[in-house]
Amino acid sequence: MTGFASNLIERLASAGNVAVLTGAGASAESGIPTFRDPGGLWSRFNPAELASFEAFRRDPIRVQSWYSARIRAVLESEPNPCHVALAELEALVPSVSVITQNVDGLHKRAGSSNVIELHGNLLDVFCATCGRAAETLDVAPDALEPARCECGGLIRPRVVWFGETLPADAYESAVSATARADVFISIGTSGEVYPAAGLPRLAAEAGAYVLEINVQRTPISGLADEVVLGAAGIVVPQLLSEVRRRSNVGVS
Ligand code: BJW
Ligand code: ZN
Repeated sequence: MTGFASNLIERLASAGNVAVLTGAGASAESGIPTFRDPGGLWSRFNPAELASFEAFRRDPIRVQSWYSARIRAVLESEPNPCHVALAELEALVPSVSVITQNVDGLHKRAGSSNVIELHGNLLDVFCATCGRAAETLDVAPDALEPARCECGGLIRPRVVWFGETLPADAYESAVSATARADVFISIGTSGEVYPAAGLPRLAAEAGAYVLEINVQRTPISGLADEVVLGAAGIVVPQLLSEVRRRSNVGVS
């Protein structure tokens, strides 16, 4: 017996389309720090000094070395049971779209086949001047020169900084997956960063059953049909096994 409403399990087992929105909390149990939790990235670093184009132009070595360290951490990390359970949900539901704000690529590594990366991917690095792809971004904090392209331009990760627009195709896919979802699941996001934070409301208004999974309540909780408080790496596998059990009962 778990804490999920039987209505939710029923809905998931018979859903045609499920959309999942993930945030940093979904990768926390892979050892990737979140942003806004105590001990998270923004408790130690000022976002204005690191996650904006102005910051990059002002102090490229600082921004590049910060991203280099995060790239190394991602390369050393592994998908956790939340990522794996979401990939396995594809065996039970005809269409599962994983809309992620995370830039670590862990959903794809876990095997999810329809991943929409709203804020880009850390491992994709390119020249901010000519757009050419670069092989790596490996800059030490005490480097004397920033990493540059052959054209002299600065190398940056293909992530979305504050004030930059989201990749249009990704945002459009996210909106359409949200609008057609029978069940929408928000996992491990603070719901503070727009436009991603607007998707749960869009789902609710379009008639989806909205489930939130987080270790604490967020601005999304008030519009959710159901809030399950707990760690994503524990709750999402439990949810999967409930749906699997319900689907098997339905088949026999
Ligand atoms: C667990 C857990 C466990 C922990 N299990 N749970 C409308 C209103 C107000 C402002 C705006 C608006 N529209 C646009 C804006 C401006 C801005 C914005 O939203 N600002 C707000 C912060 C006020 N948005 C933008 O600028 C966006 N662009 C845009 O809108 O373009 C159009 C435009 C252009 C020009 C002018 C105006 C508009 C771009 C946003 C880009 C966000 N970028 C970052 C950095 C990416 C690169 C990098 O990684 O360095 O994206 S910021 C950071 O926040 C990162 C994340 O993807 C994003 C969301 O964070 P997330 O994932 O929710 O993490 P946390 O840490 O906040 O929360 C973790 C949660 O997990 C917590 O709730 C925990 O409880 C939970 N948790 N462990 C389950 N084990
Ligand atoms: Zn270049």
